[in-house]
Amino acid sequence: MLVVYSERHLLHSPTKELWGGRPRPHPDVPDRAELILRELQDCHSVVSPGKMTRAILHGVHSAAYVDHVEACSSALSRTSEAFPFAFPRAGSAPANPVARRGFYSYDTVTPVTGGTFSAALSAAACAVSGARHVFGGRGTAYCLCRPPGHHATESTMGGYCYFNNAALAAAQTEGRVAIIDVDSHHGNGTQEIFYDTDRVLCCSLHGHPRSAFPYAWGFRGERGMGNGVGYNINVPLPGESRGGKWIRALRGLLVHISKFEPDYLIVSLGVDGLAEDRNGPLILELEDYARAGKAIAELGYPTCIVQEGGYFLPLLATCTSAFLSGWP
Ligand code: Q9C
Ligand code: ZN
Repeated sequence: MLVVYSERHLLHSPTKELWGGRPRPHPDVPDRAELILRELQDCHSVVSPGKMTRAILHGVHSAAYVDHVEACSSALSRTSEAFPFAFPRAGSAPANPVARRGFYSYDTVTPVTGGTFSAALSAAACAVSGARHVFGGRGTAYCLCRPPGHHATESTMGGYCYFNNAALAAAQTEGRVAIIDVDSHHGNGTQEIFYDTDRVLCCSLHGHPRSAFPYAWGFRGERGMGNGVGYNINVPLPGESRGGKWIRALRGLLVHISKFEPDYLIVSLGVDGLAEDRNGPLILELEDYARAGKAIAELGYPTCIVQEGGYFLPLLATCTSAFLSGWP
């Protein structure tokens, strides 16, 4: 399959997250993408993405939010990082640029660095290029996006995500798209972006938000709004769930996807459900991801796979590759 990768992800290298008010090493390290690239480059053709434009970003994100990410990034040196600390619920953004950060953010694990805007743009470009390849009928694509995207909403960053790569991919067609999000955290950004449409079916399988990030979204009752009622499906599982339960729940979602009869499928692939990955809930094994990839590939839809989370470096690349081996 085609692999879309940009070395510009290296520009984003946050050193810390603030978790429970305490600094901790940031799990989204540049090595994540480098390890996956090294694993895949022998068996797949790797290409650079096409150019990203504002117009493409505006298909998903508000102009004010994109401007904020750019301005915030360019005000910083390459390595310094800015955290929000006030989260105003005002109707409009505070004029003070420092106070403004919290208006466009919902947590303290998603700092902006000098290189963040360029890197996030390159991740979005990977997803868009991969999607256009798939929608153009040229086969399966894997988009090696870093930073990830599924926690980013129209106008907020969060959960290490700045631009919603999977949503930008889905915006590259007017056809019917099903999104299956197998990252162990709920894809709240993707859910919110397509909440009121019946063009995109959003399915997410994840650790229960009563005890896992992002805490406020991902419950079963979130089923969509307006035209979108019934086109958002969440399956929260207890955080200590193992592979058997996870695969059964995944198969249930695949039945819903078949009934929807999508033209295209987008997979938000996060492998942070691995037992060894303590940044994510669930207790999964390599074989579970291999099985999941196989089950999804068997549906036979033109498929664009977008990288989300996955932080346990010794297994990250093997696990990603095990999932992708479902496709011939
Ligand atoms: N001990 C993505 O996977 N940290 N974002 C939770 C739990 C936040 C994950 C810490 C996880 C965000 C794209
Ligand atoms: Zn995750």
